[in-house]
Amino acid sequence: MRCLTLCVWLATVCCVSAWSQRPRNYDTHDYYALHIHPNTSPEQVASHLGLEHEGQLANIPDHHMFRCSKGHQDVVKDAIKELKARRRKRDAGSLDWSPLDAVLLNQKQVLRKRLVKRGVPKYPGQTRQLPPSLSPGSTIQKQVMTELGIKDPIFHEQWHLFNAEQPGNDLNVTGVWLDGVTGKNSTVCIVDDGLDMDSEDLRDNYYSAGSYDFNDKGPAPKPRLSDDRHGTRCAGEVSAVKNDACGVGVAYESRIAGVRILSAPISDADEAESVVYGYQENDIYSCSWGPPDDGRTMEAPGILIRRSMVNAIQNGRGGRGTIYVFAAGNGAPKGDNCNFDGYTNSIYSVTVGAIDRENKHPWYSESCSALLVVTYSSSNTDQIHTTDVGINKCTSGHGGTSAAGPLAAGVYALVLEVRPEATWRDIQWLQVMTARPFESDEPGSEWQETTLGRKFSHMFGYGRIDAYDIVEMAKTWKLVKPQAWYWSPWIHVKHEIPQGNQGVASTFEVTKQAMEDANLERLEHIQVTMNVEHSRRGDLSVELRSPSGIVSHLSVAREHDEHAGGYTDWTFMSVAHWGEPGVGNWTVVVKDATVNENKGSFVDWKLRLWGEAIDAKAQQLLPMPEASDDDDHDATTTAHVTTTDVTHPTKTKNPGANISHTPDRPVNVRPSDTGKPSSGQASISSPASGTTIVPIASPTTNPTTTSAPSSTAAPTTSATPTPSAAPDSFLPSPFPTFGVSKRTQIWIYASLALILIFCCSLGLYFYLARRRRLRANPRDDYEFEMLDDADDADGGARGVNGGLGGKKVGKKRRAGELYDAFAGESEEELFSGSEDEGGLYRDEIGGGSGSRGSEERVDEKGGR
Ligand SMILES: *[C@@H]1O[C@H](CO)[C@@H](O)[C@H](O)[C@H]1NC(C)=O
Ligand SMILES: *[C@@H]1O[C@H](CO)[C@@H](O)[C@H](O)[C@H]1NC(C)=O
Ligand SMILES: *[C@@H]1O[C@H](CO)[C@@H](O)[C@H](O)[C@H]1NC(C)=O
Ligand SMILES: CC(=O)N[C@H]1CO[C@H](CO)[C@@H](O)[C@@H]1O
Repeated sequence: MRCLTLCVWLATVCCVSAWSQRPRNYDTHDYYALHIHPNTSPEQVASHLGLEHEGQLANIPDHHMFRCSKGHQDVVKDAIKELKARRRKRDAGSLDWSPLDAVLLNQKQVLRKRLVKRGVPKYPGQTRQLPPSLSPGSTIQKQVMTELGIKDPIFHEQWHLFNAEQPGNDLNVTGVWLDGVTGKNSTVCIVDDGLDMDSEDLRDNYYSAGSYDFNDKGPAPKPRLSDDRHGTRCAGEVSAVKNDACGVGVAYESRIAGVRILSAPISDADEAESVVYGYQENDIYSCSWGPPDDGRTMEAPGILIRRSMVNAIQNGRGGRGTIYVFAAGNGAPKGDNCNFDGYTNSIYSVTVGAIDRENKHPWYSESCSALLVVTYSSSNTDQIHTTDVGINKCTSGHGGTSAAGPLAAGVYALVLEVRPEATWRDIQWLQVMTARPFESDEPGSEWQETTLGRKFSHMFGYGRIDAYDIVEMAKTWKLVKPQAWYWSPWIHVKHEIPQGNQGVASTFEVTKQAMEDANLERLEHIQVTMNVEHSRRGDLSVELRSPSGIVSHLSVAREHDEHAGGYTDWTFMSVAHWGEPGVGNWTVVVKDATVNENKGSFVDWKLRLWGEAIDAKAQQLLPMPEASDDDDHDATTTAHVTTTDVTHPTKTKNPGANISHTPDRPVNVRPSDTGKPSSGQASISSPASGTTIVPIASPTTNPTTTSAPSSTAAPTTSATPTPSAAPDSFLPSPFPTFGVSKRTQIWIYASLALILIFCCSLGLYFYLARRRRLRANPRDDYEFEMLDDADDADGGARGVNGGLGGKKVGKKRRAGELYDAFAGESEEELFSGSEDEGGLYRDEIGGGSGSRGSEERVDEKGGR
């Protein structure tokens, strides 16, 4: 009997700790992802709410999944609301500690289809046929094939691996293979619409332990829908086996896993698990998808997904950090830019754009300051030839940035074979140091020389990938020290944005001392989080100028972006400042080049510098990201702020030109200024600094800065001694000032806090006493607690509804229901169009004129 109990207990523990413990069924159940204070057990919360604890979420500390039978309401949100209401009314017992106080974040899971594959875009013009490359090109190619024993029938067509027609325009990978490096012991995971593990070209490299189907719930991510071809094609590019089927992958002896998420709507919790599935064995995650590239979407992964990725960066791959590769996006014809996509502009992802076999920019590939590198893909001349779904099927019609990302992933598999201990940041460093710039006369492709002596272009990142160079450099690369960071306070600007030829500039000075205090030696990624109010988001553009004079175009005007809300706590990213020292003045310029009735103002911004630590031993790990950035908006601005207008060009092609050419960079010249960043004062730039500058925005007109910093700080600091578990959960905010002096306010709040603490202690004492009594009883103590709660009308209804469960609710939930008050996060838009976008994609793949021809050729080949 005892043994049986032990077995049951063990089984439960194992069940709970495993991932995707049981397939989730959203038809019959509701799922809640909760972040719980570590001093409270998930079981306590579950029993209080009448939920079933399913297990930890994606291995993120203190994050758990709960479920109950399907119902209409958000039981957690309702319970918290009700508790708050009772506390406001000071109902009997409502000041007792409740397990709900330990709930730091609640997210009821909603199935959504918002991610779009970045497959072959339809070419708007005439396609141009390059001479077919079917004949064994050069004698070198023949030699390589003989030496390596490559007999794959379409290897001649795989110009991205060896380009016989345009020598040099390829990955330069054959030399790596000849050195015996083929991706052995590296694992790439394709997060996509499935992976045909039965394909003869993938079977031998398929890694089933790292694979899962999150759409149809099961261990094998087999493609099931007619358009589930994308993932298999990407997998072939990485890891197609050297045999007599189709071609070979870049890392043809690597392991290849598949995680299927794009074939059906998916919840944030499932997505959070999908991007870390098997993250000790899967080294590299290749993601050729994202929010729609329609030139009007601005969307970032939800907080659970972001936390999951940070967890993988810190703990994945034995602590060296999971490597994420994201396709930049195909939205260039719609004026899209990869800084409007929170996946591609994450510091944790390598963002990969496309070039074609003539080293030209294909019309679809997006530019942005977060773009790290480019590599080969389709254009109007040729596409990518790779494996397709089927036993022995190939395609000659793969493309888009979707096809570029996996090639990069394959190259990193080669790098990891020679340097398995390289961290996620070493991969990015190696890429920055070895990517090859190339000639281009395309507007917008201008190269800037960086302080590292590398060249950066918003269209091509640091250039095209050279597999040989990156593998060679990796062999002797000195690993970087841990990541350190410096975050500025919120810098309040509150200034109207002039239209046309001017912009609002705001400067923040980073001192040498600040860098040293932050243990930050040299820079890697830069982020700017900002708030801009505007009645037409697409009119805005933003640039960032570093102390070294490097310009990042953080944002560009987007013709189709009609959104009336400007930027709300949006974080832009740049890799253009890689290797800079960082000390000095950083200037953000916000512009609205379109003269029309749509206007706005630049509210505030926050600079985040990331890079390499000075002292590795002193460096801490980054805490998990907060659900919302705006928590500390009202924190005292210790920044040194100037608000000036500068001229800027109307042309969007090279928005920085006129500013950079202004001879003495007037925004930085402020002769009479001696203020230190910590002085807490804002100052106005002197008009003497240049004729193009008109100092406006006297900061004293700004309500946030008029009040002396110390007085705004007072209520905030005196408010902090609230109970630690969930500080916002029951105290009404904002705190009234009672129109009395600061000292009196502190006194009042302190007394209130003391009374509160006393009451809480008393409540806790009684609660614990009662629990001790209850614990003596077996199992049904929880039932008792539930009934106890049912005294209150809503609580009772909740309990009953929990029991009614079986009733199926087919309706889709509104996205707004996703986040609760605790999360404080709001969705940009409802993205009701995203499913249509998916449909569009399918049309393109199935019947798009650009790819149809090649699809037919595929079928012929399939017959072989
Ligand atoms: C390609 O790799 C070879 C070594 O195999 C190297 O000598 C060459 O410089 C690399 N680059 C180009 C552009 O061919
Ligand atoms: C392959 O990787 C595993 C774990 O990552 C490691 O223990 C093993 O030594 C590696 N094998 C080779 C041949 O490098
Ligand atoms: C930054 O700008 C301020 C004001 O123009 C100036 O006083 C300061 O010297 C600048 N700092 C650096 C490092 O250039
Ligand atoms: C677009 C724009 O304003 N261009 C100006 C840049 O600066 C040059 C010379 O300073 C002007 O001639 C251009 O008109």
